[in-house]
Amino acid sequence: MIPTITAFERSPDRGRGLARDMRVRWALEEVGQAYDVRLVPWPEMKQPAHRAVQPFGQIPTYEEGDLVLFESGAIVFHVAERHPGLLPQDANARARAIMWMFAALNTVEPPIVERSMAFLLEREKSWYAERLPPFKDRVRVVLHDLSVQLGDADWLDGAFSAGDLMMVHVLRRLEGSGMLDEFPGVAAYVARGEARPAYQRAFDAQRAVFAGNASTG
Ligand SMILES: N[C@@H](CCC(=O)N[C@@H](CS)C(=O)NCC(=O)O)C(=O)O
Repeated sequence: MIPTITAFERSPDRGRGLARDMRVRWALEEVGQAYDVRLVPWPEMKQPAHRAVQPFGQIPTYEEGDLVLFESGAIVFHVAERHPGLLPQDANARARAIMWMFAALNTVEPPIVERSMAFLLEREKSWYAERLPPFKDRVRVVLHDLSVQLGDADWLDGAFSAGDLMMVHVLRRLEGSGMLDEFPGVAAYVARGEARPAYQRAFDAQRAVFAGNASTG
């Protein structure tokens, strides 16, 4: 059965692949699972029909027969569980890959989102110049710790996994901020993720939506 995911009809990132449907697309591309996309217009996001699949009125969602999921982490985990390729066979390595998914979402994403929200919502305010440095410092702490974890390795724990997929996508929100450049090992890690053919296919597919030439289900 071909699953259907939801994505913004008009993404505010203008096709830069920062919206969270990108993680789901990337996971599906990594495992070779075809998918359909239902584009959600902004006025419909908070309407009852969409809230019936996503109680918070957000994207992405995932529908596959009777199964309806929201939360990008839960969706990527589901895809990784159902198909080989994103989680190791060895039970302990598998548990650690899942741990890295949680680390991406619970430890690394919050300070990155806080910084970008401050930029988006407060950059015109008089207090912005004072507010920004502590946000950036909190991001630097996680980038430093990640760079130590990575050392000279290509991926966080052995082979590429759903943990790396989630972490790379979370880190991508820093592109253009200059902060990744302060941690060359982390910047190279993100670039390795983006160089994967599955990532490229996912990126092109979401960009086609913005360019207006996507094929959707
Ligand atoms: N924790 C959720 C966050 C979902 C989320 O924030 N989605 C954004 C797009 S990336 C959205 O729909 N924003 C519109 C809104 O919140 O109104 C997930 O990972 O799926």
